[in-house]
Amino acid sequence: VEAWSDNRQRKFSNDFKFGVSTSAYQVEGAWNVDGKGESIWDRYFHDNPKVITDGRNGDEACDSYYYYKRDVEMLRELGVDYYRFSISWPRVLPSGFPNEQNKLGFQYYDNLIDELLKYNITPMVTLYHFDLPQKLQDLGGWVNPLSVDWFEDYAKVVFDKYTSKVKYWITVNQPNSICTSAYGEAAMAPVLNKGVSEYECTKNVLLAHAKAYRLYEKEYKNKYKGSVGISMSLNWADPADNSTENVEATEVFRGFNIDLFLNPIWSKTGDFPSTVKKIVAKKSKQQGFSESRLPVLSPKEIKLLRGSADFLGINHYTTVLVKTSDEDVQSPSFVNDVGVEIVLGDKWKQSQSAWLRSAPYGLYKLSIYLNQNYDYPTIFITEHGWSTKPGLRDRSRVENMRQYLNALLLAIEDGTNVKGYTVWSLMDNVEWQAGTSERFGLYEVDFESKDKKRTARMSALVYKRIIDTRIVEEDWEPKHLNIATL
Ligand code: GBH
Repeated sequence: VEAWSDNRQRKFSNDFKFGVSTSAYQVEGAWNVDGKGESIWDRYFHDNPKVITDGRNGDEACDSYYYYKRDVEMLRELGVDYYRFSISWPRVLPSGFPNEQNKLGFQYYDNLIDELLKYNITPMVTLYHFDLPQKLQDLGGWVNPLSVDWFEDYAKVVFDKYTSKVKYWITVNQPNSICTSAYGEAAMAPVLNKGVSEYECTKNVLLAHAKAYRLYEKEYKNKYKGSVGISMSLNWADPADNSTENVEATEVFRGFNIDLFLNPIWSKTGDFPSTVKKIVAKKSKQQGFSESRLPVLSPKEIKLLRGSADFLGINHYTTVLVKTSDEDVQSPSFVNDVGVEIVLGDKWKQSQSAWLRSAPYGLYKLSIYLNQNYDYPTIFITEHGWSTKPGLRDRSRVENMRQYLNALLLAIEDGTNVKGYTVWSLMDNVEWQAGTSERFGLYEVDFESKDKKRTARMSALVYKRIIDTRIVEEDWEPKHLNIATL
């Protein structure tokens, strides 16, 4: 029992929703089948196979393109309320534009959505989870200001098609990962490293989101009553110790990693946060730029963005500890603007992913931070998960899930407005550069087998039990792992 906890049995209310998540590139496979266009991840991994830990890319992944009925069967076994999956933009619009609409690509999503609805499972659709059409990347991708309109056009096609069937929409998954990892750290496709691009990307992705939101609000909302949100990668950050400089470094870190993305949408005043504006302006000046590398949002853009979400999707995995950095790197980049060093708690349990350790209190503290700074936003936890090696008896995932759900129950008790919780992931999949070397699934996938055989792990049975009972039992264990007969 943590200091912030006690022994009371808490319960998820009956209207709290439970779900699981995947994304198109990571599970669908069929990368060049039935007219699908190339995505930036297809291109990146085909050109650079060596960056993938175990060499397994998304060409086949879980072959969900073929086995979606099995996926829905698993959702039924779990008893989840909703399934969060993403639509592959290049599968439905191979050129990136609505001029070419791929019937067979849409057929796949028609089938998946209908199969879900047949069994009363709510679809939660992410429009964009990292897989930009390569043809749009060739035009500059997210640093081209026209990307705002490209995305709006794409969103319109998809809204038109599924508005009567889909009530939960997420425009973009993790703008902060897209813009800082892919356009800054060279850690995600398309791998650019320009120093200025992180912020241009941030502005464009946020505006793209807001335009899609306003489009839905204007054209569909009254009639179809759906909700549109956006998912942010929001891990918690604490100072490595209580020294003034590390406390200040942590505030800077939060400014760049949380507030830069939330302030424009959830704050009363809108716009990028003033702390971040000041730091980037100052460094830009020192570096000889004539203007801040952080672009200005016009009054019109600020207004467009402010309030442009019905819910905040939180992808929360872990906590980091922040210290000041010894080296003061002068070359322009997002990372250097933040200018801190990150460590992980040495007592925290380590997962199979280097970046991921278990620190459940962080979810609680993050919730309180968001409540205080953004006035109790409506939240869905749109991803939380834990990685292991292959194996069905995944006790570390069970323990991690229980502890984080307990932290969430405390956050709810303290007023956090959370509507639902989503496990990443329904099944093992292609974890980007980690390939299949890090397993996040409630179901194990045998990638060597012909039908990408899926088998429930212990965590799947435990999650089913939590959904069923609405409580988190410390020591319940299934007697066998056959979820179909549980
Ligand atoms: C999620 O991001 C993604 O949305 C999801 O697609 C993915 O499957 C899931 O993570 C699990 O990996 O390798 O040291 O450069 C969560 C936030 C940000 C975590 C980028 C991993 C890369 C760390 N992610 N980060 S590193």
